[in-house]
Amino acid sequence: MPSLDTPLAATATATPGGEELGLDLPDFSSSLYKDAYSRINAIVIEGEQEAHDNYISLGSLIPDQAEELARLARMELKHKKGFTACANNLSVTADMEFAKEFFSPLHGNFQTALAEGKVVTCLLIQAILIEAFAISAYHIYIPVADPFARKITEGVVKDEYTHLNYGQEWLKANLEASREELEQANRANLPLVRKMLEQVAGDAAVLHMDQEDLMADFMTSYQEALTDIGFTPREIARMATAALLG
Ligand code: PL3
Ligand code: FE2
Ligand code: FE2
Repeated sequence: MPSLDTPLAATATATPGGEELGLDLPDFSSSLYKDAYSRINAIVIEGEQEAHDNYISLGSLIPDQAEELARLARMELKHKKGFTACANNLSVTADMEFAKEFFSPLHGNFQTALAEGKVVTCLLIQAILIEAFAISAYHIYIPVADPFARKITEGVVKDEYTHLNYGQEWLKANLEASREELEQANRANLPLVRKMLEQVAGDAAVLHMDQEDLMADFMTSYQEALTDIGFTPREIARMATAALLG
């Protein structure tokens, strides 16, 4: 057990090949690990299901893209299946009630925007914020995952870039008409994502995922997306500041 004066990195067991240098793997069969996994895995399963539902809903807002959006939605159901298998493989039961609660503020904002026909807000929430959150979480999880889950997560993360890219391309093509709604939606939803990252930190730490790594990876994907959409560094810094307020 690492103590205060033996930080995790120092307790790492160097393998003959050296691949895991600096990262020690958790005990996947401990009750501590399984308990944290029951919530983290449920968050991922719920997130994949909601992502599916959100892409289907987006198809009703952008009818000429409905087919492409249905294709993205199908990928999300495949992800959900994969992560359900990860829990089964570790004999863990996902705490779905916890996960629904976890997503409810963001879910509520998406539903409100959908009812108002606000396609820009819906795209920012799903295709930028949720996808960047998923990408950062999967990146940080992969090196400390059990071998079965690692393989599945590696496949999933490639798809999530397709989804992030979809949102970027649409918003880039419609930037001038979207700017104001995008900034407003960012101000309302980025603080929710920051809170979600804070809420998973404790359980993520049990999985040997570091909160600062998670946040840094999220901010990287988020800022790259805004750059691609066409915001200047100054505008991006201003938008990122919303994470500190609210
Ligand atoms: C969109 O395609 C998916 C949305 C999922 C949101 C994921 C949130 C991740 C929280 C931390 C998870 C660590 C990974 C563990 C995998 C079992
Ligand atoms: Fe996904
Ligand atoms: Fe996705």
